[in-house]
Amino acid sequence: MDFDLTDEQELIRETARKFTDEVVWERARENARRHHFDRDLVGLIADQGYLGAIVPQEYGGAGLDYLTYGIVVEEIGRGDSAMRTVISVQTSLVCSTLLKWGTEEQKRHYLPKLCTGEWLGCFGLTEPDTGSDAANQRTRARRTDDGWVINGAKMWISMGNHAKVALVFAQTDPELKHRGLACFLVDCDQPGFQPSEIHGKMGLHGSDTAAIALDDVHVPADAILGEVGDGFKVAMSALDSGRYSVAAGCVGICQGCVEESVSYAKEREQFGRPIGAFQLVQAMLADMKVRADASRLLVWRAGVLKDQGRPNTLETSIAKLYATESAVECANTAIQVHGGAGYVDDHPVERWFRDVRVTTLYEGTSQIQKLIIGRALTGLNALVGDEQLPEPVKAAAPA
Ligand code: COS
Repeated sequence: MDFDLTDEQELIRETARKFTDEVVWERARENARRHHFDRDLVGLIADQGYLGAIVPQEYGGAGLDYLTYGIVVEEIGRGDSAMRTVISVQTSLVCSTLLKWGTEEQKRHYLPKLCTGEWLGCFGLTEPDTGSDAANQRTRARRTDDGWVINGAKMWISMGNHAKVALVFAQTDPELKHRGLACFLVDCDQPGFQPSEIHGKMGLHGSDTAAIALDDVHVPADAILGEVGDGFKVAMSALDSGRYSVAAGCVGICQGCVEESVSYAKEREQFGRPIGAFQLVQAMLADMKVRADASRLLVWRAGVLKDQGRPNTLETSIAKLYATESAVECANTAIQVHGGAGYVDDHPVERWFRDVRVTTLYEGTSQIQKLIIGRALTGLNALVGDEQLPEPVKAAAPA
């Protein structure tokens, strides 16, 4: 086991850190204040190669491995969760899914434009009545002579108002349950695709979030990722990558909380000494540091497994669960260290506190991650109906 990064990884980290500090950081607060989705900043991020970080160079990407991608996402996540969300959606949910499930033609058509940021993509899985129970899609796809027609609705879709292409999950045959789902590549520039902005979010004010009505949306016959019936697997494999990037972004929040709190605790004086000299403040700093380091190591483990092509759903869920919950804790603790100063947006801790809250909800709640981990530990599925439980478990269940 070697915890040292290579020289190249160190250089990529330094570059991402500098870019975050000099470009992302100063715009993040203003964008949050104005509730502005900063398309220019997305362009600058694309110019850095971060939108297609894990896409091979032959398709216009940066060709990074997952571990290095995680390092970049950590740095951007420290600067701005709204822009980190753009990277997560574009790179992990859309590009990685195209890479894994797309035909050669689909890859060549979409990936170069997604990597440059010319096109944005969005991921249409969640619906008004379908969140954790992702297999239970109400959106319907009906076959026509020349393709498909989709009707339904999607909810909480990041970049839905700006996307050119949407991965839309829809049911083709309800009797087949999750094996009837398909993932369609939908052109957003058509009248039936109707996104609207969701207002009133607690955080991520610099991020675009849409509700999307799908009203007789047309899709050509060949605009499917994988086969009809593969949709659920496509979604789950996308989330293996998406959850990794959310976790990596949360490592950045934990790290930012440590750095800002240490710096503030050394400057701020009370009772005639820096507050960092008090044991109770040091305890808070130590708690944040442990969470930042442990989260990072869990993310790196998941990244290494991905790079080795080994199964990693469990390890990704562990990293997502721990890093997101830790980032919520760290943001809360960092405000405690800052006192009243942390309650206004002069310091980034205020924004981190609001922005981080969604990370234990989206791309699988903490409860879903625990169920995935619990199932791996026991071999028992806590999500299925009683009739599908094995006999001994049924017998042991209370009447
Ligand atoms: N990659 C590829 N395929 C996968 C997979 C993965 N990571 N995980 C599961 N699958 C496949 C299984 O192999 C199985 O295939 P078969 O149909 O051939 O048997 C199929 O998908 C069903 O798997 P499983 O039985 O695990 O499905 P469940 O209904 O038990 O899954 C959970 C339940 C909770 C894991 C799933 O619904 C889930 O992750 N929900 C949360 C959704 C979510 O995160 N939403 C937020 C979106 S914000 S973008």
